[in-house]
Amino acid sequence: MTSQYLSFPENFWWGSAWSAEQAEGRGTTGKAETVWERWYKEQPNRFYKNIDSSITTDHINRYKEDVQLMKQTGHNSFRVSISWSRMFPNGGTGDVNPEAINFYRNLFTEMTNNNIKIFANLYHFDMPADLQDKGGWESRLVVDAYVNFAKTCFEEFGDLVYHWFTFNEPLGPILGSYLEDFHYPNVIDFKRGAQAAFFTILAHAKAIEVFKKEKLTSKIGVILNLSPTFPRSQNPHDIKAAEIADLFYTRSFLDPMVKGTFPEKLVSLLKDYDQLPVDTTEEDFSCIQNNVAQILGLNYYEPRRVKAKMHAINQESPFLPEWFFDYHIMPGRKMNEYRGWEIYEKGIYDLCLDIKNNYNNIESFISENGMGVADEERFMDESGQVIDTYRIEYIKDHLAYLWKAIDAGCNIKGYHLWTFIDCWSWINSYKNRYGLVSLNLDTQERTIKKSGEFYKQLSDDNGFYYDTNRLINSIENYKK
Ligand code: BGP
Repeated sequence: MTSQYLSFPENFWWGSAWSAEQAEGRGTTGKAETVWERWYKEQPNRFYKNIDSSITTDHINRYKEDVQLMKQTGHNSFRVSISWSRMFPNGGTGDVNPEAINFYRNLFTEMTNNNIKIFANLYHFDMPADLQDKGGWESRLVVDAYVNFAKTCFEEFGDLVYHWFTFNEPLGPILGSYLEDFHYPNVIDFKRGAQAAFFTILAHAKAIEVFKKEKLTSKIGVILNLSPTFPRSQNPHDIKAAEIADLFYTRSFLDPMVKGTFPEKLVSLLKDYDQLPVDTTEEDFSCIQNNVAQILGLNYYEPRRVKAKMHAINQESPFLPEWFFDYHIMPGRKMNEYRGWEIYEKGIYDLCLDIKNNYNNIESFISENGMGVADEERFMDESGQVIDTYRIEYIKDHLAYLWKAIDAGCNIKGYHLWTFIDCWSWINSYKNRYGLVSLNLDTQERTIKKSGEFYKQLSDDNGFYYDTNRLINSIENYKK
């Protein structure tokens, strides 16, 4: 065994992330209905084992105990999202909710007292249902309501929050709501999705514009789900297919939110197919240009593998990115079968290099990375602890490549795992567990997993011993 000690930069952010809808539970503070609650009412069958988001991890009632668990699992930082529906219980607008302010101030104070930096995200898929009825992200009204919500949060919590984020994975709701049928309101219409994407980008810029006026010492940025795109082969048709997929899924949000510009090739392709958003103004573009992210969170789970299209398109089918490529299932790939995602550790390195080389090496961190596993009770020892060595290996293997990226000059400030305590996974509800801490759904009892103990040690030591033979491309063979 060739062992090497991988040490991380001083003050590296070790922590994890989750979101309001997935962890808080409804509680008693008052909260507007979210699109998730609405959808569940209409189609409970779309949720694994018919479990909704009313209780989830019940963090709202157990936050004090949870902050202690953060400490015990080595967190020096943690990302939450602030629920728009809780802050504005009258459908996302109107009067702000003093009980919501109380809850978040109490939580943030508890975290601060325990030396845990607060990363606060403003939107994690949880649109108030009333605002969805008004058009959701397709509506300028909703953009204004979001900016009002953001401003309120800056003013109420600005003294406690370390870094702000306008959105988590803004591409997710566009894919889910307009292209792939996994978010409410389950529309299939690319052009409407493009409008919603444009207004999401505008909302990000407007929130940053307001943030700058608040003169806070924190930074504001965005969290994007990014997968490096790999063509099946060097065949020019495969390369072209990969380039187009990359425009749709990677550059679409990364360019406007970080650089303030839209990728020309994507704009011209959408123009050719009459799929550009219709409601855009010069003022919008200049706002987007002038208000870009100051820090970037990278959610990395899997690579994107693409090949040239095999078959002609049915012109009577709705326009979709898949008109231009097919997905490639790489023979020999390593899989997380529970989630159906490929595990490719080197992708984290490729992603960081892309940000270094093409996005001015903006200050970044890994904001999500993790492994969802079903039926983890199988791995419990007699004391009830989940012995999740697979998760420890997953973390180490990704961190080895992250270490290499930092060594290559990438401006990476931290690593946040998905997730802290097992939480509710949207339509998958509690099927796959991601946490450093397990959750008993019947009793709400929390138990630190083996990975939670490992994570504490990792954070205390700010590094770990790594068997460099573990990876096919051993990190030592990796040229800067
Ligand atoms: C990310 C989301 C998270 C989380 C995670 C795991 O895309 O930001 O909210 O859910 O993926 O995915 P899932 O819960 O679907 O298994």
